[in-house]
Amino acid sequence: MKFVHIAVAVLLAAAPIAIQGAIHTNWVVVVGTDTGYPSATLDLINTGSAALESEQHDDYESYTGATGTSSPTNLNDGTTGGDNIVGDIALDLSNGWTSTYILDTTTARAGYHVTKIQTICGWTAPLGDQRYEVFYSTASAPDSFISIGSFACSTNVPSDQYTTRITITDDDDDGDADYEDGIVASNTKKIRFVFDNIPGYDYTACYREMDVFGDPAPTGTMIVVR
Ligand SMILES: [Ca+2]
Ligand SMILES: [Ca+2]
Ligand SMILES: [Ca+2]
Ligand SMILES: [Ca+2]
Repeated sequence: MKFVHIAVAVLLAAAPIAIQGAIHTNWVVVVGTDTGYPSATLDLINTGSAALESEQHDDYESYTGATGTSSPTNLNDGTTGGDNIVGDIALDLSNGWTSTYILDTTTARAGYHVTKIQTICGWTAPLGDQRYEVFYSTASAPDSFISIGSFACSTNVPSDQYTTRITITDDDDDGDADYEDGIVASNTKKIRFVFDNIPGYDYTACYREMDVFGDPAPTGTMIVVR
């Protein structure tokens, strides 16, 4: 019998450890307007962001009304839009849809640490109530999606116009009651939103912006010793 001994050690040198704790989420609502919260223009997936490589929308069927045609491009154009303007929202009345944002890892080779996601929705009740699931994949496994969680708000606003905003952050579990000091998604290559229809209504909701905040993940030096 022949024994071959090969010692292989892979060292990730001095890369800070990504801290991922419990996901923290909350939602807020403002009544009387369906554009009540501002959208970010400088987040990772915003149109024109250097971090955004491309985007893909699957199973999206647009809706056309008197004030325009809905489009998923409204999700990252940096504006909440105008009250009652169909052309400023993403709305699909046919079984929801999936939007995937692919981040550029040419320079940020280890992907991005996502630290916060905020999503803004607004219309006349009940079409301002959000419901979706978020997934991400990593730079090392770009087609393997991991669920961050399912998120929803149920406002019970009777009839008026209203705007909702869901905020998703991460508590790094250090006990300091700061719920935004962790990492929502580590080493991210793709971020995916799956929008469902809301049970009880033959509608989805009127989404106005999805903002994804974060920074390039530190790149470690890989040393292989034989
Ligand atoms: Ca928008
Ligand atoms: Ca944005
Ligand atoms: Ca659809
Ligand atoms: Ca904390």
